[in-house]
Amino acid sequence: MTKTALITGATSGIGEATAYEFAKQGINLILCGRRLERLNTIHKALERLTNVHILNFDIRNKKETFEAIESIPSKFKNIDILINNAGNAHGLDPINEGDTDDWDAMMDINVKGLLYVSKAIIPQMTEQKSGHIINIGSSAGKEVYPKGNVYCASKHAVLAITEGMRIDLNPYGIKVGSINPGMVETEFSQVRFKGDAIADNVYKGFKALQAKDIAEIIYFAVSRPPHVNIADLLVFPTAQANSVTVKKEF
Ligand code: NDP
Ligand code: 8X3
Repeated sequence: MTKTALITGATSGIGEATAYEFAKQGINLILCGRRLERLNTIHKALERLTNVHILNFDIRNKKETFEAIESIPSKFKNIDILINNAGNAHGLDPINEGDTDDWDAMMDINVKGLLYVSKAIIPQMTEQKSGHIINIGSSAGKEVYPKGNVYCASKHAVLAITEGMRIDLNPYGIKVGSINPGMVETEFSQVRFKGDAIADNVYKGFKALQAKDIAEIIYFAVSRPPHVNIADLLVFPTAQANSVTVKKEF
C-alpha cells in the first residue's frame, strides 16, 4: 500500500533531499517549510513521481502549526511517516556571550516546534495503531562541544523526547527513532552564522556528509520490515571522529 510521509524543513538540506528520495520510492508527500517559493518549486519537480501536498507554516507558531496540519486534504490525511527534521543552530558563542534571541529560536524550533508537529499528528497514529516517527537529532545531541551549549541542549532534548515517545507509543505499535548526523553540508552553517563568511569555511578541507547521504539512511530506516525499528543511529563523515576532531587537509 502506498504510504504518506510528512516532512518538516523540506525546503532545503536534509529535508529536501529526503523528499526527493521518498518521491523516487513513490511515497506520497506532505512537505512543510516557511519558504513558499521553494515549496512550490519542489512540488513541481516531484509531482511527476508522486502525490505532493505543501504546507507553508512556521513551526514556532503553535496555532499556525495545528491549523496547517488540520487543513491537510483527506487524500493525504492518513500519515504513516513523520520526519521531524526542521531545525537549525543559531549562533556559536560561549554561554556568557550568547544571544537570547538565538537561544529562543533553537528551543522554540528544534524542541517546541517538533513537539507541536508531533502532537498534531500522533493522535491519528495511535488511532490507526501504526506509524513511524523519525526525529532528526544530531551528534550534538550526544556530546556537548565548546560554544555549542544551547544547540547541544536542544538536540539532547530531541534525543530525550525520542526515547520518551518510543516508550509512550510502544502500546500502539508505533515505531520511533532518531537519526543523528555529524557535519552535513547544507544551509545549516549559513543559518548558524547568519550569512557571515565564516560559514563558507566550515566544510572546507574534508568531505562532509551530504544531505543525500542522510536521506538515503532515512529511507533505509522507513523501509525496514514491520518488526524492525532503527531506534538510534549516529553517522559521521569519515573525516570526523567526534564533534571537535575533524581531519582536514588543505
Ligand atoms: P537547512 O538549514 O538546510 O534546513 C533547515 C530546514 O528547517 C529548512 O527547510 C527550514 O525551512 C526549516 N526550518 C527552520 N526553521 C523553521 C521554522 N521556524 N519553521 C519551519 N521550518 C523551519 O539545515 P539541515 O538540512 O542541515 O538541517 C535539518 C536538520 O538536521 C536540523 O534539525 C538540524 O539541526 C539537523 N542536523 C544538521 C546537521 C548539519 O551539519 N547540517 C548535523 C546534524 C543534525 P524554512 O527556512 O523554509 O522554514
Ligand atoms: C550539527 C552538527 O557539529 O555542526 O547538528 O553542530 S554540528
